[in-house]
Amino acid sequence: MCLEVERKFLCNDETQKTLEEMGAVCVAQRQFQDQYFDTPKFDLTLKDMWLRKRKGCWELKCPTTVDTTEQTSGEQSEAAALCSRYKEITSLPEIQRRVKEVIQEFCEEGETSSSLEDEESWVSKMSLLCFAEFTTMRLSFALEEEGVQIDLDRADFGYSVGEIEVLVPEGGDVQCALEKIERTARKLGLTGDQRVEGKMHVYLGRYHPEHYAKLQSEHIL
Ligand code: V4E
Repeated sequence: MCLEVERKFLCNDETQKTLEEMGAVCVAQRQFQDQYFDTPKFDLTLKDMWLRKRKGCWELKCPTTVDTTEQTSGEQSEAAALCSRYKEITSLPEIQRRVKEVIQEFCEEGETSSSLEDEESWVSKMSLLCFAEFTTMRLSFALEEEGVQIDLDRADFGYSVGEIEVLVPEGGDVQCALEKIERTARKLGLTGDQRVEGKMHVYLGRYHPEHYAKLQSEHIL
């Protein structure tokens, strides 16, 4: 399991040129479809848990607590507030365990973890429905700064967003990741102290206003 620390930013046609001028190297160009799942009552997303299937693999993003030793100055804490931190889980048994923990009431009594292994059935047994489906075209850039990746995403519903991302292994140095992101943001000339909306934020606002309103009222989005 690793921790994904990232800062989103608004990007436009000029962003790729700016990155290349900074010495960033385009390391991948990919297209993938994401399908996000939740119960009809939004049990997972109301806990800020994001279950998705990407390229045939299940992934679960879960919130993590902010380490109070992370920020030392006001300026650093402002920069850190623009970053999100999520645990990214890719082991299916672990994903099933965590999902089951949240939505106990939907699971049949006495169900064993082995019976959850059948990929087609575990989703329906837990009453999970696909609430969002979209395709992203992603350009990934590597920088001289070790471990920093910049993704420029263009979703098929007409929204583009950039992400500066650092992966931190379990128990790794989150403060160092935040500093790398801040240095990269400065090099990119990012200004403003507003959090930038992610693809899901825009998708739900446009296509599922009821779900969106619920998440907004609970300060998840
Ligand atoms: C909405 C959401 C999540 C699902 C989507 O995560 P995101 O990082 O936006 O997608 P993507 O495609 O870039 O994933 P990657 O390829 O980087 O793994 S996970 C957490 N949230 C909530 C959330 C939030 N409240 N605020 C911000 C700035 N980001 C996400």
